[in-house]
Amino acid sequence: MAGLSCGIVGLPNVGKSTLFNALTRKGVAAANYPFCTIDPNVGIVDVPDPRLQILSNISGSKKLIPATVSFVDIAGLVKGASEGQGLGNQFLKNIAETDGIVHVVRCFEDPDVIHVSGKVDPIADIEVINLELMLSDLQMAENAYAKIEKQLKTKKELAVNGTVLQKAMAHLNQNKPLRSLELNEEEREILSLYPFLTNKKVLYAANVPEDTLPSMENEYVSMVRAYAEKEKNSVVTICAKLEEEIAQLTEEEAKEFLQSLGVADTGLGRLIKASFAMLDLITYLTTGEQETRAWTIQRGTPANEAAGKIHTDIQKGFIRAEVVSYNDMVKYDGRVGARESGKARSEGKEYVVQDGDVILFFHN
Ligand SMILES: Nc1nc2c(ncn2[C@@H]2O[C@H](COP(=O)(O)OP(=O)(O)O)[C@@H](O)[C@H]2O)c(=O)[nH]1
Ligand SMILES: [Mg+2]
Repeated sequence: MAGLSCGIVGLPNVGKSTLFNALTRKGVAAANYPFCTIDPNVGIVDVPDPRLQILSNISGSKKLIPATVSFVDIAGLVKGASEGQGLGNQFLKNIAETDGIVHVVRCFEDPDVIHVSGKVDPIADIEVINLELMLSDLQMAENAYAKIEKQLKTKKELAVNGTVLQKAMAHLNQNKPLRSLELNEEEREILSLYPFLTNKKVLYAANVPEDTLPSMENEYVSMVRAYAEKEKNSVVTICAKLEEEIAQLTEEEAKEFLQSLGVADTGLGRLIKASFAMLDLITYLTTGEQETRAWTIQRGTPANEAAGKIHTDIQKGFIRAEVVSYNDMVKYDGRVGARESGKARSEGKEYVVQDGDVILFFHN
C-alpha cells in the first residue's frame, strides 16, 4: 500500500462503506447487510490544502500534487471476531497492515437499518470493537512470549522483549489498550516491532443523522466525546449520508449545497485532516514552474531525510536546504522576493522541517 494508511473499522451497518465511498467515490457496494464488504477496499485520498493553489499561482506551476492518505474499508467486526467469528481473523489481519484506525460509530437511528445488537448504543458498540482488538493483541502477545520463553535464560538480548511482552499481557488483561501502556523509550520501540492493533492511534468518526445539521451534535455524539476524552483520542462528526450525496456533486454545487445547509466544511475534509494529524504527519512544500507539491513527513524529520522523500540522491548528496515559510512566500510573492527581504534561511541536514516550509534543496 502506498504511503500511510488508515483502516476504517466499526460494527456492521454503522456507515463505514458509505463513508468510504464518499471518500473515494469508488462506488463500492454499500448495502444494508452485515458482512457485505468482504475484501478490504483501498482508496487513496488527497489531503485538502489550500496553500497549494496559492503557491502554484505564485510560481505559475503546470501541475499541483497534493499529499495523500490511503483509507481501507475493512469488513465489519462482530463480537467474537478474535475467535474467528464473522470475518474476524481476516478483519484483524487487515487492521494490522494499517498505520492508524478510524473507528466509525453509529450515532443515527433508523428503523430501516438493522443494528447488529438491536439498539443504537455508541459506547457499547465501541467497547465491542475495542474488546476484540484487545483479545487479538493478547493472543498475539501470548504467542510471541511463548516463542521466546525458552531462550530467555540463554539469550540476554531478548530480556527486554520478555519484559515488554509481560507488561503488555498484564495491561491487556486489565482491559486496557496498549497505546496507554507506560513504557520507556527502548521498550516502546520494541513494542512497536509487533503489529499490535491497540497500539495504533485511533480517531472516532461519529456518524450523525441529517437532521442534526448544521451542528451535527446529538446525545450520542456527546457520549462518544466523553469516552474519547478519557482515552485522549479525537472525535470527528460526520454525516455519511450527506457526504455520499455531496460526493455526486461538482465542487461548485457542493459548495452551494453546504452553504444552504449552514455547514462550513465537508465532513470528509475534516476527517482527512484529522487522520493526517492523528498519524502525526506534516507536509513541506516544493514549488516551481513544473509543479507545486506537498510532501508528507513524520513530525520531527530532519532536512536530509525529508529530502530523501523526493529522491535518495538528494539525501545522499545533501548540501543545504533553503527554507522559506509559506507565509513569507505569500507575503513576498515568491522565493526571489523572500530572499531579497532576508526571509530565505539556509539550513543544514539536521534542521527539523516544519509544516508549511517551502524548501529548495541543494545537493551534488
Ligand atoms: N439513516 C442513515 N442511514 C445511514 C447512514 N449512514 C449509513 N446509512 C445506511 O446504513 C446502511 C449500512 O451502511 P454501510 O455504509 O454499508 O455500513 P457498513 O456495514 O458499516 O459498511 C446503508 O443502507 C446506508 O445507506 C446515516 O448517517 N443515516
Ligand atoms: Mg461495509
